[in-house]
Amino acid sequence: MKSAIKFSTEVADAITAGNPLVALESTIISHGLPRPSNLSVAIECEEIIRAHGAVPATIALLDGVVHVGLESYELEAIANRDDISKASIRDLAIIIAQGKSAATTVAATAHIAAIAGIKIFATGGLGGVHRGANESFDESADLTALSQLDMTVVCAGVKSILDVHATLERLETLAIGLVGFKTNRFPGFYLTDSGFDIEHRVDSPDEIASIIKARTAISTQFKSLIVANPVKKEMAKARHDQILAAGLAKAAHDGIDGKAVTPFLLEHFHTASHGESLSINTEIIKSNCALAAEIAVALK
Ligand code: PSU
Ligand code: MN
Repeated sequence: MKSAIKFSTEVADAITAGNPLVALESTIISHGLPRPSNLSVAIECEEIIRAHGAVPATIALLDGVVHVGLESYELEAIANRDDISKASIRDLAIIIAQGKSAATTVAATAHIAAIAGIKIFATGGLGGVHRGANESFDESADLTALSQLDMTVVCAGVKSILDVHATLERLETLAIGLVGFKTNRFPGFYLTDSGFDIEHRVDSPDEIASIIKARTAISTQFKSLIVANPVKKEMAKARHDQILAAGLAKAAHDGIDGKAVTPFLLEHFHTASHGESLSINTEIIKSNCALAAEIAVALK
């Protein structure tokens, strides 16, 4: 078998030098955003992280090899190739052994980032408990993965397509830390406020770095920390709720389930909102990349 992990030159150099790194997932590129903006957003995200003094490590599987950090032609492959599946942790070994290619979800990315020693991760919105999960049992592996990894994840809350209240309860049960960045309200992805409180508020990257250090001191670092960073310019709530209701009905009618649900609903939002959700999603990711880089630098 080929060596399982390949580091990009930039990431390998940063690890050797002890420079701050930020992990990025690839499912958002291949399954979360439409072409061609998926590639430009991915490139922009990496640039934002560099501009804030850290090194981006986008994670994906290409032809049976786990990549931590992608060269530009590899990023292009993830954005444009048609044979890129969506891999969670359980899929990794299978895809490696079969020599296939896949984008990694939050769960799979965090798992690989932790192996590579990367402690900070930026994404859009986390996966969580789906609506109707009491019947479908559809809960993202993002939650269980984060309950077992030393990772700080910067996100705009969980995706608003989910059952947010149930997800918050699961985060508590799984002992996953949660702080609001400059807010006491849990963000709702496309919305700045999901309607639920966050107990703990932080106002600076330094404060978050202190929390990360304290986690190690008290041995709670293997239950990840979520930094919830609300989007600045949200979608009108009535419009959001209307598009979501139509999307959920369409998903049920079309028999969409399992790992196809999230990409289906995100795509529905992008089409039904005529691109508004796409531009909000892009802003979310960019802002999370900037904050994640600031935290990585503060931690150094
Ligand atoms: N956040 C986004 N867009 C996405 C995702 C997150 O803004 O596409 C992806 C992440 O990879 C996350 C996945 O892990 O959706 C969750 O999928 P599921 O609900 O099937 O676990
Ligand atoms: Mn699921």
